[in-house]
Amino acid sequence: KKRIFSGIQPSGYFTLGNYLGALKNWVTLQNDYDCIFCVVDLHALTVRQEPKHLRKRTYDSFVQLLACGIDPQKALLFIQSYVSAHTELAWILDCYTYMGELNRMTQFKDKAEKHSDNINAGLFTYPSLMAADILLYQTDLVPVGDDQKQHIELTRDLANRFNNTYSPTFMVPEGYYPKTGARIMSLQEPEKKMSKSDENENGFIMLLEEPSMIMKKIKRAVTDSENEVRYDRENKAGISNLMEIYSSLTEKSFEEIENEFKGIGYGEFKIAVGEAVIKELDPIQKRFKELSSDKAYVEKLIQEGAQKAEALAYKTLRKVKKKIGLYQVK
Ligand code: AQP
Repeated sequence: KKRIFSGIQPSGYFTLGNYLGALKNWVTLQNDYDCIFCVVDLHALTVRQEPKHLRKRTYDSFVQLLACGIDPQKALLFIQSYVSAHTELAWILDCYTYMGELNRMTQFKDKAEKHSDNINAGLFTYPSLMAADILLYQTDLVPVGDDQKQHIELTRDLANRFNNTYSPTFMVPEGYYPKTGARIMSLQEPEKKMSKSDENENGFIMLLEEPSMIMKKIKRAVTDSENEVRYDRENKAGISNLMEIYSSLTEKSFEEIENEFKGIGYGEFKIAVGEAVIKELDPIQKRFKELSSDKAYVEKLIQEGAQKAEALAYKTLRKVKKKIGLYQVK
């Protein structure tokens, strides 16, 4: 079985975008691949976090992944900061990463613009921590959105650089961009992607959101002055985004959706989208409620996941340390 690694930040509550673009696929992938999924809390530190919020969101993120259907019997699920090999390898990789390479990263430029009051070194070296996450587990495939392509390329370059300088040590991973992985946009600014840390809460829908609120947000979603449900990303970004959501949930094609709502206005279409979202999230919300109150069970899973991940990660890290000349007592 090929190995898959993917992570998600506890930088907010998971959105419908995270779900349709990543988590829903993860649940399917765990049946066919050797999957490792990680709550990347260290990555979240690149943006200032309120400690008590980060603590709660990390726990809730772990539980949300379980509630979405990640099964610890099938996939390895853990929290990044429990395995210190990640930061150790990240430092080592930093010493093999050129400033020029990091300077080219568009995510850094975007985030630096957005958080201009806190352009910290972690934000800059984020890609080498991500490379460490992936390379520690001898990963074959990394399912991510298009926005992560550059980071995957850098990870591959670092793996090749290291392997060529010393000897084969890291599996050189490939990005895995599932065809079905939708890119969901903000409900308020449909030219921007839906983000869990958006300051405009009407822009995103959280997996744990109240059904009445979900409906309200979808009804408020920005559309256009026509009244025709038609897919046109350029001129009808809002409606196209709602169609994308509806299509991902119902597996109907855009053409089928256009026919279904021919001659029917946006109002009814929005209600149908809202109902589809509520229906999909209902079982997830129920499982979340059940699981999150069973703290002993969840914490046991957190610890077991960390132990399993640690064993794998240290195997790679030990090899790396030896090859680069860090002294190790036999
Ligand atoms: N809008 C989206 N549509 C489809 N997929 C998305 N992903 C994120 N937003 C969308 C996918 O979710 C996974 C986890 O993302 P992340 O936690 O690493 O951070 P992100 O991509 O930066 O997601 P957010 O929600 O926008 O977080 P913040 O606000 O903290 O920056 C990834 O696989 C991503 O592709």
